[in-house]
Amino acid sequence: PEPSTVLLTGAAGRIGTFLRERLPAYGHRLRLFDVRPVSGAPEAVTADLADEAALEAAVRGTDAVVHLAGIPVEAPFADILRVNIEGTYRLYEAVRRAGVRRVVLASSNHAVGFTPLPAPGEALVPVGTPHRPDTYYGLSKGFGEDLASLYWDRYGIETVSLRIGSCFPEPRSVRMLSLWLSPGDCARLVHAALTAEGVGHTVAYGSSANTRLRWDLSTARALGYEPRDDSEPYAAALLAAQGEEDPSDPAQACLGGEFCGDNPPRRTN
Ligand code: 15L
Repeated sequence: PEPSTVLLTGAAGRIGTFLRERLPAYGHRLRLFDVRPVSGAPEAVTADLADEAALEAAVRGTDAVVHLAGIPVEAPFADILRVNIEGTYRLYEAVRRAGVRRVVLASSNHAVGFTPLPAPGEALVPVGTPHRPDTYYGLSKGFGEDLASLYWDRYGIETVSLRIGSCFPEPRSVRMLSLWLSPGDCARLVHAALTAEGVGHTVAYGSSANTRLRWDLSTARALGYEPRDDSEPYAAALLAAQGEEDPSDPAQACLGGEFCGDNPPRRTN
């Protein structure tokens, strides 16, 4: 197939960097967008999501957008509103005006963060579970999913909303043993979300094929995603260092982990 041109917003960030390094091998031609400069890219735009003219120029001529840009942790509501909520709205407006057909949206486990973890043997958390945001950040991710739903029903713009777990080179905590998305599986998942047919608006969980999975990966697999990684080789060392999760602590008993506690991870800059 023809290589597709994909705009990657948030390209300088953690996941943006994983994807910048990996998506070209799948035949996608990348155009990068970030508020921070990204070096070494053939096409890179340094601009804020509030800059409508820059967004419009960046989406023009692309086949799809992978939208990662935004504040990735908790922040004051005014900041979440401006960057994550209004920024995602502006992105969709630019997509609509340019006639781009598909968006892959970085949603998060934190859109459903207050969902209690199923006990071993209980049913996995389904994608149809109600939004239970654990922070203003998680609320903005639920908003993004609803915006995607609106733009599909009203304008026919397709979106795959990926509720990403914990995307790091290695899992860093016992909680991440269930949520870990390896960088390689992240690229496989985003490639599947870019190329699956007839997605309409699809919500999928994004993690590797972890032995300790707490959520249902079948929607992601139905897109053609075949995860190759499993966090289990990291389990013994993490459990020895941190112990089992304590179900009496809300910050350990729900999907969102520490985001459900009194001090959710916050932006430091
Ligand atoms: C997220 O949505 C955050 O962006 C990321 O920094 C991690 O904390 C991740 O969730 C997680 O839940 O581990």
